[in-house]
Amino acid sequence: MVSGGSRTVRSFCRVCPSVCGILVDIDDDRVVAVHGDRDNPFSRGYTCPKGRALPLIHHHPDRLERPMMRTDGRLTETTWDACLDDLGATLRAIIAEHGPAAVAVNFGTGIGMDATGYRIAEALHRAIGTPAKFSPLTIDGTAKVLVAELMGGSAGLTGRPDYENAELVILIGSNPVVSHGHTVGMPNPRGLLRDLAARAQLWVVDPRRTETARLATRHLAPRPGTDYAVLAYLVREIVREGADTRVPVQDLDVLAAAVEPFTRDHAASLADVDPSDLDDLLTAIGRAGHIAIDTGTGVTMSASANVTQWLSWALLILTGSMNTPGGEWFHPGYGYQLEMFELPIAPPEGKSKPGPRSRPDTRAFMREYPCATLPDEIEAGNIRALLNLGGSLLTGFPATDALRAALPKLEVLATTEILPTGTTALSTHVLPTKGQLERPDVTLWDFMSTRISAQHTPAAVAPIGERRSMWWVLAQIGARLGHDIADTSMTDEAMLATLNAGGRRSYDDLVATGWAEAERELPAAWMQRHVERLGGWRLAPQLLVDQLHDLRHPTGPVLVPRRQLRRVNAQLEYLGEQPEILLNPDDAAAAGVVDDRKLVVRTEYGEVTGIARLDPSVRSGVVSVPHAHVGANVNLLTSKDDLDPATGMTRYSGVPVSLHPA
Ligand SMILES: Nc1nc2c(c(=O)[nH]1)N[C@H]1C(S)=C(S)[C@@H](COP(=O)(O)OP(=O)(O)OC[C@H]3O[C@@H](n4cnc5c(=O)[nH]c(N)nc54)[C@H](O)[C@@H]3O)O[C@H]1N2
Ligand SMILES: Nc1nc2c(c(=O)[nH]1)N[C@H]1C(S)=C(S)[C@@H](COP(=O)(O)OP(=O)(O)OC[C@H]3O[C@@H](n4cnc5c(=O)[nH]c(N)nc54)[C@H](O)[C@@H]3O)O[C@H]1N2
Ligand code: SF4
Ligand SMILES: [Mo]
Repeated sequence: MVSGGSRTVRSFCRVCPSVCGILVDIDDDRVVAVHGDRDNPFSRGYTCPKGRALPLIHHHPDRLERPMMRTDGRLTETTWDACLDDLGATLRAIIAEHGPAAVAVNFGTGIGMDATGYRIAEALHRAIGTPAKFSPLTIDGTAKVLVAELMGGSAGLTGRPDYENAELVILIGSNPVVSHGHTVGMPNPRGLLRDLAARAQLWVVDPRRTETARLATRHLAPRPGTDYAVLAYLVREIVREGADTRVPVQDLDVLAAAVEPFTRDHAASLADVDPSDLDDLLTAIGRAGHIAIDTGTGVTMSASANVTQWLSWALLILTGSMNTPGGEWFHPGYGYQLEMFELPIAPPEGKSKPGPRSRPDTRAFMREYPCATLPDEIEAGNIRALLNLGGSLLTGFPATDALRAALPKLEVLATTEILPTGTTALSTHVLPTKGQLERPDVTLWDFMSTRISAQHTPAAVAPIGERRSMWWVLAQIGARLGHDIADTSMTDEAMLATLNAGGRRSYDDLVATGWAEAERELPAAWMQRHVERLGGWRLAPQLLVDQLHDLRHPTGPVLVPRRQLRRVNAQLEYLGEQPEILLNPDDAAAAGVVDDRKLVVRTEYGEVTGIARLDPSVRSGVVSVPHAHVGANVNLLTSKDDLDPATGMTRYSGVPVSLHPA
């Protein structure tokens, strides 16, 4: 890293997984501006307000600069040695008395874009040997991973639309114009979707006429949580017409029986859509032949998440759209290169394990405890220490009241952060780690990229205050527990190089150019081989058939989740997005709620006060509450007990609510 003087550093934004190429203008130690890098082959100069806010994040007046430790009930600044020694000694004592399972690790969103930090966190987690792992998986969405495992035999199959060749794309419960994608990053979503809609069909399925729906060729607004009924009807008709049989499948008869009740009229009535919309969609599918579907949190957060994801895959499989140009393609990973080995095949019933001791009603999915079980595990004394790596627990996890009561009972709550939050305020140890401009990095989640690609960035500026690298902090904790995890005398760049050495692709080339891309093969031979080894796509996993039978729908208004453009979850609250609650004017009138005035949203679990925004483009019966506001915290409305029985995913969409003027 060069320092001093005016300079521009080429980097990539790690605020969200779209990882746009950026140019960072620096004057001495001051980050002056961030703008889009037109030479970046993936984002071609695009940035959004969040990426351009990086100077503000870096120079935030409240930024954490020195470690803090709780002594006599108060958090006070201390030295790294004192903080880490105290933390290490307390953790050691807890492990000696209660075993390693008493220590939990949360891999929050704030560590998700720190490649070295994340890898060393995994190593520390392994070394401690605790089953108590948490991450946004069970508060964001487990359905995609579950369905990939049950139907495709591997959780590693990440499908996404082949936008370049698609003739019909259906987006269900995702608003990429705001979110820039759910599990697939999408730089310049407006540009991409506008181009698509100009030459192909784009159907958006969302109970709101979203920013994305406004770009679509068609918008369908079913009742929340009933998307599966639309899909079940489509699958039923395609099976009856004679599905594409060139692709090997299993259990077509079981699937056919499961969707048989979903006639046009039954599906339209469940979803409360015009039956002619279903005819049009079916005709559009017939005309396009191959189709592409992407789902988002509107699907993965609802009670019907798994069933909806299942039927979307069934539709893709039966139209011959999997692993096909214009349909869905599967990312092999740039670093992992799934095409180089045989994916292990999961049993048809999946691989989940029993959940934590205090919650025998839950499952540990992908070796993670459901986030919703954290309060009970603390109250039961099973979890006594929590290493919270870049997580805003009080806004992200469900049942805020229960969690707020439980967290102070931890003997250790150690949080790595860049800014103070409600969670750092409850922590026993606050560990200030380097922000994204202060560290070199590579793209960690290359599976989330629209291309088979990777990027590298140097550190743009020197760290502020006493901030240390996440990996260094975690390796220091490991050393105090007797684990040799990483050589803490190494530089960040050397550690990054070490962790990325030994791959089949050249790390040195990546560093030299800043980005690299591998060619995409479609259809991909590795996918064909995989599906053959599987014995054909599993069309009707029993677990999903059972869930379909058990689905019930609330009748009154329900809560649905929403992202906002100028924030990411709890981050960037200082860009000024307000906790506006969107609702249909008829629902507002019935409840006596007035536009731009405060309203109270109540569930059986709690209540939240926000600002009412009456919006006719929200369908009646839908209350859209943005998430992760401290003042109007939607997780006061959610439950630690209302979970998906198969995976422990919290239900964040479709929760019954009542409305009241404040
Ligand atoms: N009711 C409801 N609840 C939800 C959702 C919803 O829609 N409705 N959405 C869910 C979803 S999808 C998710 S992903 C979770 C997100 O919940 P969390 O995983 O808790 O994520 P964030 O709120 O983004 O908090 C990330 C924290 O990391 C910090 N941070 C940022 N950069 C860095 C860094 O470089 N290093 C370190 N150490 N820290 C950093 C930020 O300051 C911030 O406090 O919330 C979930 N909760
Ligand atoms: N600007 C910004 N970008 C973000 C984030 C952010 O907070 N702000 N968060 C990031 C994170 S962590 C994630 S997980 C992704 C999420 O990315 P997305 O999944 O695209 O999230 P949203 O933009 O909230 O879009 C979800 C849509 O689902 C709709 N919906 C709700 N319930 C239902 C339903 O039952 N059926 C259907 N069909 N639709 C429904 C909502 O109205 C909403 O428009 O975004 C990421 N990007
Ligand atoms: S879309 Fe995501 S990666 Fe791109 S500038 Fe915005 S926050 Fe950064
Ligand atoms: Mo998320």
